[in-house]
Amino acid sequence: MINTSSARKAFNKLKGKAEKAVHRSLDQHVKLAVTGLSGSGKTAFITALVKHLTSQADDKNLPFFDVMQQKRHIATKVVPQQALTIPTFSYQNALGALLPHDGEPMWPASTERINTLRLAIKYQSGSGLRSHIAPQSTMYLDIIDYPGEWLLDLPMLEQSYQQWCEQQYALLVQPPRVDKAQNFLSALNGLDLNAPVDEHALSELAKLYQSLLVGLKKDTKLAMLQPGRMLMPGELQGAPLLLFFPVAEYDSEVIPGSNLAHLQKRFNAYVKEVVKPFYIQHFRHFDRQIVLVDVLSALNEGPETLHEQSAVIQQLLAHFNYGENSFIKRLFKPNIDKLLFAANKSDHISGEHHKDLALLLDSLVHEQANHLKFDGVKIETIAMSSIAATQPRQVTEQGKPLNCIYGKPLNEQQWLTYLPPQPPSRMLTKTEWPTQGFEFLSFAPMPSPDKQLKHIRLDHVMQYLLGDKLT
Ligand SMILES: Nc1nc2c(ncn2[C@@H]2O[C@H](COP(=O)(O)OP(=O)(O)OP(=O)(O)O)[C@@H](O)[C@H]2O)c(=O)[nH]1
Ligand SMILES: [Mg+2]
Repeated sequence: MINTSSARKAFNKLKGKAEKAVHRSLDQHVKLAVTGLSGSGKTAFITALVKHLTSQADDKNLPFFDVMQQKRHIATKVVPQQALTIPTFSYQNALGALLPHDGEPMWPASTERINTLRLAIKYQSGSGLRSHIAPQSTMYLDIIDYPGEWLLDLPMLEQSYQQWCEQQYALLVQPPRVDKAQNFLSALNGLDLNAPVDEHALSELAKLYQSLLVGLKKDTKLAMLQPGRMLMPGELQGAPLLLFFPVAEYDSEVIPGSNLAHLQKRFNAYVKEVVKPFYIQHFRHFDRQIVLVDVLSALNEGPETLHEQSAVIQQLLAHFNYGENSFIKRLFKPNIDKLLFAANKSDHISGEHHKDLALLLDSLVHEQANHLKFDGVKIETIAMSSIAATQPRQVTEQGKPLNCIYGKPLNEQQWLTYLPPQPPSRMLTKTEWPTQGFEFLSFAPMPSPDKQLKHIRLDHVMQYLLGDKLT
C-alpha cells in the first residue's frame, strides 16, 4: 500500500530542491565599476548606495528605482565578499563620519587602499519568465573602491619608458606645470643619463618629482599625474620600484648600467608588477560602469584642468571591456553594456542648472561616448549627487525670485544662503572663459537628526545601472 503522507513529503522535498536549483540558476551577479579620479566621490557614492539599499529602501527615498516604486524590494544586506585577499569596504566608518552620534558630520576620508564589498539584493520578481519559476530572486552586487590616483596609471600599460617620457616631459615644460616644475627640471639638467648609475642622485630626483606631483595635485587638481602610486603609495611606500621619473626626450642607445638604464628598468618593473596585476585582478569583467566626474571643481581650476580631466577620462575608458552583454557572450566574457557618466556634486549648484552641468559633461566625453555607442554600449549622462549637502532655497531680490542653495561651506562655521554661478553647458574656448573664472563652493555634509541621507537622482542612477537586472 502506498503511504500517501510519505509520498507527499518526498514530493515536497523534491519540489523544494528543484525550486532551490532554479533559484540558484536565476540568481544574478553584477559587478559594478565605480570609476572616477581622486576626489570625484567614489567612496561617498558607494556609502550612499549601501545606505539607501540597506536602510532607506522605499519608494519615498528612491521613487525612480522601479523595484522600490513597485514595492518588490524585499531586503538588501552586506554579505561576505568573494575576494578573500582584499580588505572589506569600511561602510560603518564612512557612514559614521557622515552621520555621527555626536559632533559635526564629516566626509569620509580619502581612500588609501583597494577594498571591496558585496551586497545581496533580495526582491520579488516582476512580470516575465522569472516571476513564474522563481517568485523571489537575489542579485549579488560586487563593488570595489580604490584610490582614484591608481586609475591614472592604466594608460601606462601601453607605453614604453621612452614614450612615457616623451609625453610626461612635454607636459612638464609647458604651462600650467612649468612654473612649479623648475626645481625638478633644473636638478634633472644636472643628471648625466649615460653615466654609471648613481642611486643617491636618482632617489633625490625621485623625491623632487614626487613633491612636484603632490603640489600639482593639491594646487591645480590636474588629472594626468603619473605614477599614481607616488601620490598614494599604499603598501609600496618606500619601495625602490617607485623611484623613477620622466627625463627629456632621448633617442640614443641605453647603455647598460647607466642612470637611464636604471630608470627604464624601474619603469618596466612598475608597469609589470604594479599596474598590470591591479588591472588584471580588479579592472576586468565588469558588467556595468558609472564614471563620476567632479566637473565643478575642474571648472574652478580653469580650462587646462577641465581639458585634462576630459582627456584622461576618455583615455581611461579605452581600458575597460565594452560590448553588448548577451547571455551567450556573458558565459564567456562579461562586458560592460551600460555606462553612466555622472556629473557629481550637483547639490553645489541650483536645480535649474543641473541640465547645463549634464550637457557640459556630455560635451567633455562626447568623442569616446560616440565610439562606444557605435559598438552597442548604452550611455547616459546625468547630473546627480550621492549625498546632498545643501538644500534649495528661493530668495526674492528686488521682486525677482532667485534659486539659491543653503548649506555650511566646507571648513567654515557659518551657514550660508548662496546663489551659485551657472555652469556653461559646453566646453568653452579660452577666449570664452570668464575673466574671473568660476567659483563654486564646496559644502560640509548636512547634519541629519533622523540619520537619513539625502541624494539627488541616486534613484535614477540605480534604475539605469541595475533596474533591468531586478525585473
Ligand atoms: N556635495 C557633495 N560633495 C561630495 C559628494 N561626494 C563627494 N563629495 C565631496 O568630494 C570629496 C571626495 O569624495 P570621496 O568620496 O572621498 O572621493 P573619492 O573618489 O573616493 O576619492 P579618493 O578616495 O581620493 O579616490 C568629499 O570629501 C566631499 O567633499 C556629494 O555627493 N555631494
Ligand atoms: Mg575614496
